[in-house]
Amino acid sequence: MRFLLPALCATAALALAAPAPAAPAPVSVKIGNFTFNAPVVTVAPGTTVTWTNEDDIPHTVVADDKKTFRSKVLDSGETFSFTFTTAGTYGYFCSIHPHMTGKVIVKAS
Ligand SMILES: [Cu+2]
Repeated sequence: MRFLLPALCATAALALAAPAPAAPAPVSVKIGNFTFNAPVVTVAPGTTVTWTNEDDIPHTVVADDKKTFRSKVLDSGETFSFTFTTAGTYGYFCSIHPHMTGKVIVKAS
């Protein structure tokens, strides 16, 4: 029992020392039925967006400029994540099915 109190104090000190600013909550976009759901998401700078392919066929997630972000071919159940640090509008599409499009809008709240 004598050793428990110092351990608790150390734990409390660590909790107080933890950095306060939290990263924005991550955002998920599902890919299903040849569609990005949701097709438009608005996020704060620093947000990580994760796409999950829930279709039975492969898809990709490629920025309109083909270089800001570009996933490999995502098989069923695979994911791709990108962290948006800079404000702006980022259109993207599936390079296998170019009619599949989506948009991430990054702006400070
Ligand atoms: Cu596709």
